[in-house]
Amino acid sequence: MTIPRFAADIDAATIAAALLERGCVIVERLAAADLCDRVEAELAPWMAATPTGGDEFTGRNTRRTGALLARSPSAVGMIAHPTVLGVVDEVLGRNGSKYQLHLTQAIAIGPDSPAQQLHRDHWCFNFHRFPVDLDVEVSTIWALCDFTEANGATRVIPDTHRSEGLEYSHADSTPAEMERGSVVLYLGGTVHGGGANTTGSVRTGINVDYTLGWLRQEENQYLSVPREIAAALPEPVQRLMGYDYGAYALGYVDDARDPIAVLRPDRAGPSSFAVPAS
Ligand SMILES: O=C(O)CCC(=O)C(=O)O
Ligand SMILES: [Fe+2]
Repeated sequence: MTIPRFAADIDAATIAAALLERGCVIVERLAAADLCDRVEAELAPWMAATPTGGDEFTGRNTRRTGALLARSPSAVGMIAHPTVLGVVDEVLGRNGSKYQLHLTQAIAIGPDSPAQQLHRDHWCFNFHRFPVDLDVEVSTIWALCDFTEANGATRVIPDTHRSEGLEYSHADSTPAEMERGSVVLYLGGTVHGGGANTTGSVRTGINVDYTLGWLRQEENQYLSVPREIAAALPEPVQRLMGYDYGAYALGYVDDARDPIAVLRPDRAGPSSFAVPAS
C-alpha cells in the first residue's frame, strides 16, 4: 500500500484532500537544507542531554527531546510551516473549529532499535472512542536525515483512519521513506509507529502534532516554553501554542480576557460570549 506523495509546491487543499482520503501523505523536501541544519544544530546539545526511553513504546534506545519552541528558535519554521498549517486548517479547522499545537519533539531512534508498537496517536485521549469520522489530531514527522526502511522510517498503514482497534501487523505497514526535509503527515486515527532501526546510525525526525482547541495538549506549551520566550514569538504562533480561545468560551483568563493578552497587553479588549444566532 503506497503513501500518497506530493512535491513541495502543491497547494495545501490538495494535500489535505489526500490526507483525508488515505489517512497519510508525504510532502517531499518541504524544508530547505538550511532549515534542517539549523534545527539540528540548535537541538544537538538538548538531544545529547536527553535520556533514552524507559519502555518499549518510547524506545529504550530512542531519545525524545521536547519543548522545541523553547529550545530551537528555528523549529518554528517547521511547526508553523504555511503548507502544514494550511493542511491542518483544512482538516481540523473545518466548521470554524480552533486547533492548537499538541506536541513538539525530536525523535532520535538509535541503532539496533526494534520497531515501535503500532498505535493511533489519538489514543493519547485516554483511548476515548471518538466518532470515526471526527478528526481530532494531525501528526507530522519531518525527516532530519534521509528516512529509509532500514534506519527506522515511520511506518504507516494507509486507509486505517476510519477504523478502530488494532487488527493490523507490521507486515501491513509501509515505511515513509523520504529525503531529509520531507514530512509525513497522518491523522490521529491512522495506524502507524516508528520503524526498526537496523543500521548503525541514528534516525532523527521532528514530530509536531496539532489537535482541536477543546482537547488538552499532549505537551503542555504553557509550562514547556518559558513565558519570556513565548512573549517574543509571532502572535500566530502564540495563538497556536494555546494563548487563544480553544473554542467558543474555552480558555479565557481572569476577567474573561483573551488569553493572548497575557503575552500582549495591547490585545486586552473585552471578550464577547454572546450566544451565536443558530
Ligand atoms: O518516530 C516515529 O517515526 C514515530 C513515533 C510515533 O509515532 C510516536 O511516538 O507516537
Ligand atoms: Fe505515534
